Amino acid sequence: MADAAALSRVGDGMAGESARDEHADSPVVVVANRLPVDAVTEPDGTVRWQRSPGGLVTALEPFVAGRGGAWVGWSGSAGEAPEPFESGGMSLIPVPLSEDEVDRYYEGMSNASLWPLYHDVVEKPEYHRTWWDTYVQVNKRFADKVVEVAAEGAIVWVHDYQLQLVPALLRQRRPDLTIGFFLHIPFPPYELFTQLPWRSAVVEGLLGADLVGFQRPSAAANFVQLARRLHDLPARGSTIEYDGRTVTARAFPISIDVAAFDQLAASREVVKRAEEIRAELGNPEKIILGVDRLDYTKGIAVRLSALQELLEDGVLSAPETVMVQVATPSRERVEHYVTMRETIEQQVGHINGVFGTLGGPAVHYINQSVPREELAALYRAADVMLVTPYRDGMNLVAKEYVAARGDLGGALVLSEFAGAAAELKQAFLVNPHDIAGVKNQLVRALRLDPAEGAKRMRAMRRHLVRNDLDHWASSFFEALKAQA
Ligand code: ADQ
Repeated sequence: MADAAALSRVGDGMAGESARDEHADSPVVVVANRLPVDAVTEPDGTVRWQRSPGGLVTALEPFVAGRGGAWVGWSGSAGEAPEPFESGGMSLIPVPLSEDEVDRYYEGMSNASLWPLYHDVVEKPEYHRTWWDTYVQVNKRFADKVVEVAAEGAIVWVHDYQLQLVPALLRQRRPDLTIGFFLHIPFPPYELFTQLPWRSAVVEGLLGADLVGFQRPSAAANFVQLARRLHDLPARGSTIEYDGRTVTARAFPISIDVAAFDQLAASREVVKRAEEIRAELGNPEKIILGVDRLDYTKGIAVRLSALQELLEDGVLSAPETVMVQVATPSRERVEHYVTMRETIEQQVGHINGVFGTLGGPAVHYINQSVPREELAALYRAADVMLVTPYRDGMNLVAKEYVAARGDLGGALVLSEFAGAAAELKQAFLVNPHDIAGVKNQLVRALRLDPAEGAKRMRAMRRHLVRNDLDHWASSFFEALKAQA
């Protein structure tokens, strides 16, 4: 989504020392791996910043913008960092990463060690000391920037698995700060987490925060247990006593901007586009949809296998039933992602080879990111949404689908291992490791009686309206302020 309102030019901010002075008194600082903007190169070669799509910036902006708040993060390209600049009412403070650091801190330690470890070791994590050393070095650099910009007694909110050492690094140098941390992905149980050669350093890193937030209560409980068993710390319920302070670990399930998505999906353009999509697909009786970042945790192969078997069994037939799988390219330089993409593309090729017709594939595979309006139209057109991760912190696609179905149509098939399953209880829940179960639930969802479907959808929508993105951000900020 190109948000013209939030554009800013490189170098719009002040340079050098004056910029530091300008930003040295931010009362609220958000710290995340990425800044909430992407660099766009114009035909004339100039670079401008465009606000990134995605909910995090929308959720946090009201708490950061307009009060001298700052966002510390990487710009997304290796090399020198631009000078700090203003965008969307916030001071954006870029942190530089070299090519080597991107390889080791981001693609290595974050995405080839921590990501698979925290997702139940779905793929085998690799552990390399050089990756870890760079992770420490980069975490220190992020902390240095916060130390520079945070006002006395500021509130700092650190995000996600790339920056788990930042809370302790900040605490050492700035005990005046109130520090929150939120983990967007799952947090594994003791038995898995303790594989990590640097487990103690990571737990100590997180214990630097006053409040550590997770998607699920079970993740918070895993963390409390680790602090108790690994560090022998006194812990009760959701609190841990550490270094003369009380650290709270609690669940804050993330959500989406439900009203905005609902409105977008109900707009005349999107409803019309949904009809066009149906027609472009040959007006099938049923459309099954998958939308994911192309990631091995998302269980894309599982749903293709379920579809393939149902076609082989003769329970479903193409082109009466078609599947659309939209998979955004992701982390394309990490080895597991390259092999997974090949497997999925072979699977799609096989299904279409056997069950497709000329000009009528059984699976429409789109390996691209699609605009938000198109996504909303796809949700609106889909009879069944298949969300089958092996493990997922939350899964916002499931929530977007429900928010898009103001017409109360459609059905959601959802993995029990997605955080969203704890909230969207009226979905057709599946264990993605049990292919027979996935097939059964998919068929039930496809044959769902519309009145029963509407009842389920209404209940899920009611939950989401009360638990939207603003609710998530404000509950975290309130809980954090209460620790100050
Ligand atoms: P992700 O793993 O990226 O996020 P998810 O929560 O599903 O997963 O969010 C993906 C977002 O990307 C959604 O908003 C979706 O609409 C969008 N998207 C996916 N495919 C797309 C496509 N082809 N085109 C356009 N947009 C697409 C991590 C965790 C999750 C957690 C979130 C937020 O892994 O568990 O829910 O952070 O905390």
